[in-house]
Amino acid sequence: MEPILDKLGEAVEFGKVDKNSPYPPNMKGQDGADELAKEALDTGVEPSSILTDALVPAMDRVGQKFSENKIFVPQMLMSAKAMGAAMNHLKPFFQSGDVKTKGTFIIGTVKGDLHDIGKNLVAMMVEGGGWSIIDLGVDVNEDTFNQTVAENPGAIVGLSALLTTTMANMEEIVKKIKGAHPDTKVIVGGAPLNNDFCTKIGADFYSPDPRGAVEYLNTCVA
Ligand code: B1M
Repeated sequence: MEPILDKLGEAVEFGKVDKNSPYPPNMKGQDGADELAKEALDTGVEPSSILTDALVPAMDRVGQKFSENKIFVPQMLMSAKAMGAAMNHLKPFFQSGDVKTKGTFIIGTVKGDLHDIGKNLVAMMVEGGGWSIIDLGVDVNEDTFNQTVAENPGAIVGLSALLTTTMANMEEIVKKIKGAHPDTKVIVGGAPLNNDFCTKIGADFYSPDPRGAVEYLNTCVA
């Protein structure tokens, strides 16, 4: 792997946002995720490689350490911030898709859940795949999803959840949408989900990653 990707992964893992950031103290004065992501792109590393070889594994290490009580929420937040700084540089590459005419994709992280990095990635890649995006943000309830579907007939909905507690809220949201708009397709995703859960709550498709969501959406317009 490119050495720059190792350094970038470390910056995200330890929450070093940019060079001026005083956190973490032992990395003071060093380049952060902001500078390193830009440098990686400038030296020709593929955006997809930056994402899959550096950023996502770094967040996995963060999750692992959190599970083992080696770090706590503030450190996890700094890592999320560093990941966000790197993603800002990748965004234009993931969004430079075809002309946006395939339809509208409404996406949000479900109520009770504040995790938005995966949801943002899905939104970026779907937008890059030629869809208009309505991003409802995080902690979105069934009424907001339902109202947005009513305002955008024919739109497809994407629900994201990262917590085992909040994935349970998806069922209520799917029921509300399908009750009022039975033809609306709903895609679900997020680390704790699987196909069985998708079927159980009456959603149309489960995707473990953004690519699967894009591929499914393309079958809806084929
Ligand atoms: Co939280 N957190 N967190 N957290 N956090 C997890 C999810 C956790 C697994 C960590 C752990 O214990 N190992 C754990 C959940 C345990 C569980 O429920 N089983 C956890 C916990 C417990 C919590 C809190 C409860 C901690 C606390 O307060 N005690 C709290 C909950 C707050 C809340 O939401 N109400 C909390 C808070 C936070 C922060 C705010 C500090 C921060 C989020 C910041 C932010 O998002 N802006 C945070 C972070 C960063 C994480 C970890 C470390 C990283 C998540 C992430 O961004 N991953 C995470 C551990 C982990 O995942 N390894 C963890 C990278 C991202 C690219 O992946 O989001 O999975 P992911 O998205 C993927 C796929 O899932 C998929 O595509 C994406 C790209 O491949 N995907 C979709 C996602 N949505 C999709 C939708 C689709 C299709 C695919 O279609 C619609």
